[in-house]
Amino acid sequence: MSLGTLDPPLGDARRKDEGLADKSFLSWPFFEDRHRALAEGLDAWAAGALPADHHDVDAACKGLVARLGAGGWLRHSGAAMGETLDVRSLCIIRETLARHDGLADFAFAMQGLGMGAVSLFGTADQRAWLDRTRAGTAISGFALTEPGAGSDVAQTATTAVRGQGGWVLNGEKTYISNGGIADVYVIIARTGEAPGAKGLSAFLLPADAPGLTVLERIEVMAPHPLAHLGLHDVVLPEAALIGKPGEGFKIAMSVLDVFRSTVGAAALGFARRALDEALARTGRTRAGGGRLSDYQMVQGHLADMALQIDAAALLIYRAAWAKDMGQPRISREAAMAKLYATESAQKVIDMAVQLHGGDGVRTGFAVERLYREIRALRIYEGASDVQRVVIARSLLG
Ligand code: COS
Repeated sequence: MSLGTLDPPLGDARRKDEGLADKSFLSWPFFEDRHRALAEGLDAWAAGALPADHHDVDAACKGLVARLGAGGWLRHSGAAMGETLDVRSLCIIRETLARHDGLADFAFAMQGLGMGAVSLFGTADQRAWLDRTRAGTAISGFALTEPGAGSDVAQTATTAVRGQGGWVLNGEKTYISNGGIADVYVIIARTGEAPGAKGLSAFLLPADAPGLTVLERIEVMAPHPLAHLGLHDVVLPEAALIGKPGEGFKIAMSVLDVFRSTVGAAALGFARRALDEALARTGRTRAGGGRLSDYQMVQGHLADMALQIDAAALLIYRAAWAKDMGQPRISREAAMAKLYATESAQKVIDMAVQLHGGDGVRTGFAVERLYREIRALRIYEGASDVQRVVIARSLLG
């Protein structure tokens, strides 16, 4: 059986006029009309504005932040004083952007995650940064991970000690998204009120603070701005402290509770795109006198992909809805959403690559890009096994 090659030449099966992506989930009871309007409006915007040119990722990210800000979409990435983050909106935006362009999703997500602690716990003064990140005129990052503290945040070694009228910070942070292009970071450092998790605090750290340097830019398989940062006697004023001393771990976990569901949503967007690509491809590829999609074995794969996508969507929007309804902690729901959505998206995308034959691994094809883009989501913001730990702990009390 010979499987012919296809147009379009770059294998991008997105057909803007046909609107391939399944949007039936928007009628689920988790959503309000404003969510449906948001999804439709952003999808239309993204179809005209994306994908961005990724050749220079720093420039691409800066441009995307500016455009997402000008379009009004970044308003949803943070919460002004008295407002709360709408997690369903965050998830819808990430899912939609990821379906169109992974870097656009990254640019949006980091404005939210970077300033997440300020959205949840910031003072009115600290929220001045939010005005800028939500307008797209400043870029943010979340400096949590360290060379010796990845999954185990309680091992954070970066120190912040009182001195020089405020706090003096020393240490290193690594794998910091937007490192090198951010204007501001939220950083978690050890202030020592107690050992382990109870001795950490959160601070607002402007990128131009003397003593903060980019030690290394890190290149990864799906390029985005990423860096290893060094802090040498960085002095921050008292007003830089977010929440109270010793609350840094809880602040970081609360931020992750919100944003872990949104990582699942990004994975969902990638998976939906992969299914769209696979449907288009198998529906057009001639095979054995018919089409590839005529074969039951291929249909079985397509069915499994759709099933995993719907299951992931249900878990994601359950978690987001629970948070928006006021459930104080959604650790278990968010962990389930992130774990299932990222792991299943990897499988969906892998199958989409398989159904493309040789073109699946060819540079320039959407599924090849998705295959590289999905991998990191099973690691960052809590690797899959960390999510299993969180779920198991909630079961065992
Ligand atoms: N919201 C609020 N408080 C939380 C919380 C949450 N989601 N999760 C934990 N806490 C609280 C706990 O209640 C506990 O306080 P009390 O003793 O007063 O009850 C305290 O924080 C310590 O919690 P725990 O004992 O569970 O801490 P651990 O050090 O054992 O946490 C895990 C372990 C693995 C769950 C945690 O370190 C984690 O999530 N790691 C992954 C980090 C990560 O995602 N890194 C990627 C960064 S990319 S931005």
